[in-house]
Amino acid sequence: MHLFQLTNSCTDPCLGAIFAESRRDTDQNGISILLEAIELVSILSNNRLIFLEIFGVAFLEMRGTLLSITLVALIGSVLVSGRIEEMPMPPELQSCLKLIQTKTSVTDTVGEDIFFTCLNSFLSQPKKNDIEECNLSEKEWKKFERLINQSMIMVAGVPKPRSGIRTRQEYRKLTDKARNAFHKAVIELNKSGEFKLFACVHQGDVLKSGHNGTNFLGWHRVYLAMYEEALRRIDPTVALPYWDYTLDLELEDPTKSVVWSPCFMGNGRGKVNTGPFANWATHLGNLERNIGFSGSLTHKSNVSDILSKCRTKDVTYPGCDRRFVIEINHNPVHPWVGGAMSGFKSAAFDPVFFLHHAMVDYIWQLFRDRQRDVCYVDPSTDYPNMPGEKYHAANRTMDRFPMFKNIDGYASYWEDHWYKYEPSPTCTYEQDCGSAWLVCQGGVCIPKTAEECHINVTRAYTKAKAITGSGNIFLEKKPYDPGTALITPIQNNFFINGKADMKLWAFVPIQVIYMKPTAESFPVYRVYNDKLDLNQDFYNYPELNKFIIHGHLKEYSNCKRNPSGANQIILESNGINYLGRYIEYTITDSRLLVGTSMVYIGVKNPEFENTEAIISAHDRCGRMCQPQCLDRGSNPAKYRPCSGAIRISPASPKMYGNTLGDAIMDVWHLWGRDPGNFANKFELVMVCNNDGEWPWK
Ligand SMILES: [Cu+2]
Repeated sequence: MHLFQLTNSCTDPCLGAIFAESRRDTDQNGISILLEAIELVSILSNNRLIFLEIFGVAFLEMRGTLLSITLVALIGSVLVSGRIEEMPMPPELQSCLKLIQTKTSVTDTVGEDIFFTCLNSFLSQPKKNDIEECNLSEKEWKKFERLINQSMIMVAGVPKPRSGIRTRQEYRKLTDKARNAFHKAVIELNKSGEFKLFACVHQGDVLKSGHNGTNFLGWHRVYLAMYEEALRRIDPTVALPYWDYTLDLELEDPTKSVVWSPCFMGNGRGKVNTGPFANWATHLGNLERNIGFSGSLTHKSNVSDILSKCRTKDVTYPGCDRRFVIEINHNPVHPWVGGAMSGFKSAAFDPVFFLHHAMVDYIWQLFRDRQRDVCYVDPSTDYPNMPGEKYHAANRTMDRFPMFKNIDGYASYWEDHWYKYEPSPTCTYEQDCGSAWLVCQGGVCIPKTAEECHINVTRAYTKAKAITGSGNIFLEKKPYDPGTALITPIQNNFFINGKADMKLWAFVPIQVIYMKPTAESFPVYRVYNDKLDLNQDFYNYPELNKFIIHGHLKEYSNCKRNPSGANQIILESNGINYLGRYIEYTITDSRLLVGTSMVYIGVKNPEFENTEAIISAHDRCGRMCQPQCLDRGSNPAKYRPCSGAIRISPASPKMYGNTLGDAIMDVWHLWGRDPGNFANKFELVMVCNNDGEWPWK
C-alpha cells in the first residue's frame, strides 16, 4: 500500500494543493490492487513543514470482483516513523575506523581508502551462511594440494620451481607473441578448472591470515609463484607479468589505458565481453569491472615513499604511518578496477588480480633489495610480530600452502630460484620504452590508449625503430577529454547472496547535499559598464565566501576536475545481513556554493526479512561524505550525523520502491507530465562539505 505525503513549505498556507495519485500495483500472487486516494486530510500549522497524509481505499480486484477491503486513515504527526531506521555502525567496523583514526586523519589519508580498508576486513569476516565462498569439495581441495606439491622440488631443503627460474616483465613490455601466449595459458588454466581452484583459495581464513598484517606480502608471494607455476605447466615460456599502474597514472585519464582493450585485459566497464577473457564468470556470475569510479591506482610517489623505509614493520599493516604500508597502497586498486575485484572473496576471479599482485610483489622486491643493499637488514628474517594476532604469527602454517610457515614467504629462495623482475620501463630522448605500447614523453613511459589496440601498433613501432633507431617519433599523447570520464553509467551485478536478480532488490532514495570544494573557480566573470570584472569568477560571490568550508581533506593525487563544474558523488551500499553491493553516482555542480541531488541506491528488498546495509558516499577525489539521519520529531526537519548503517523494514510508510521507477514515483508525485513537489521524506542524507571532519565519530 502506498501512502502519500505532501509538503507544504510555503509561508502562506497553500493548502489548496491536493495531490492525488492512482496507480496499479501487482502483488506477489498476481493480484492487482488498485489504490486510489480519495480523501485528503490536512493539518495546518503556522509556517511549518506540513505533511499531509492521504490514505485511500484499497480495492482488491479479484476474479473480476471489486471488494472494498480496507479504509485506513492514519493522520501522521509532522514526521511519522519511517521504515528506514538508523543503526549503530557494526562494532567490528567501528573499532577498525577508530583504530585508524588514532593513526591518521582525513587530512592526511584519503577517506575512501580508510573506509574501504575497514569495510573490506569487516565484509571478509566469516559469516554464518557464507554463500559468497566457493564451497569446493574435499576432493577439489585435495587436487589443489597435489598441484602445489607437484609445483616444486626440494633441493637440500630449499623449494625450487619444477619449471625453473623466470623473469617477470611489465605487462606492456611483453611482445605480442609473449602476451598472447600468456593469455592463452590463463585461458587453458580456466578450461581445466585450475583457475577456479586458485581463485577460490583467496577466501576463508586466507582473508584473515593473508591480509591486514605482516603475512600479506609473504602469503601473496607464494600464491603468485604457485599460480605462475601452474601457467608454466601449460606453457613453460610464460611468466606472470606485472601491471605497473604508476605508468597508467601518467595518462590524463588512466581508464583510457590500453590495458582495458581487447589486446590486453578486455573492456574495463560492465560485463567483460571483449579480449581474451570475454564472457568469463566468477563463482557468483559474470565477470564485471567498473574502472575508475572508486579507489585509486598507486602513484610513483607512493612507491618512493615506501622505498624510503628500511624495516618491514614500517611497510606492513598496521604501520606507524599508513602512507608507507604496501598493503594499504594496494587496497584502493581493487575498487578502482571494480566489479569482481572490489570484493576480496571474488577478486581473484578477475585475471587482472594476479597482475596487480605481481606489481605489489615487485614493489616489495624493490624494498627488499634496498633493505639488503642500503639498510643492511636481512629481509628474510625481518618479520615483525603483531602482538595478539595469531593469524600473522611467523611460525603459523601458511593457509592453503601447508608445506610453508608464514615466515617462509619472506625467505630469499623466492627471489633466488623462482623469479626475477625486469625493472619497469623508463626512457630517455634517445632510448624509447622498449615497447610498442608505451610512449616516451619527457623521460616518462606513458601507455597507449585502448583505441590504439585496433591499429597495428607493433608493426608501426618496428618500422619506426628501423628508420630512426627509436620508436619515439610517431608517438603522440592523446589530449585529455574530461567530459568522457563522467559519461559511462555503472553496471551493477545485482547479486544478493550469490543470486543475480533484479527482483531481489529495492531502491532507496537518498538526498545528496554538497558544498563547493574550496579550490574550485571558473573563468566566467561579471560585467559592469561593458567591462569584465576579472577579479572574481561569476560563481564566487564575496558574500558567499564566508560559507565556504576550508577543510583541506586529503584527496587522490590523480583527482581530476571537470571544467564544466560537473562532479560526481559515488554512493555505495554494502549488505550487513546479506551479501550484496550496489554502486551508483550522481552528477553534482561544483560551481555552486551549495546544491542538492538525488540518488536511488539498491539494497536487498526487505519484503521477507529486514534489510541491514551500510550506505557510504564519496566524491571522485576520495573524500567521504557525512551520512546524516532525519531527527525524528524535528520540525522543520533536522538532520544529525549518523553511521550510515540502516535497517529497512516493509512497515509503514514504505521508504523504498521495488523498482527504480517505483522509487522515483514515490519521491516525485507526478501530475500527468508535470513534476509535483517532492516529498521531503529522505531518512538519510549524504552531506559532502569537505569540512575536514572525520565522518565516523
Ligand atoms: Cu589478497
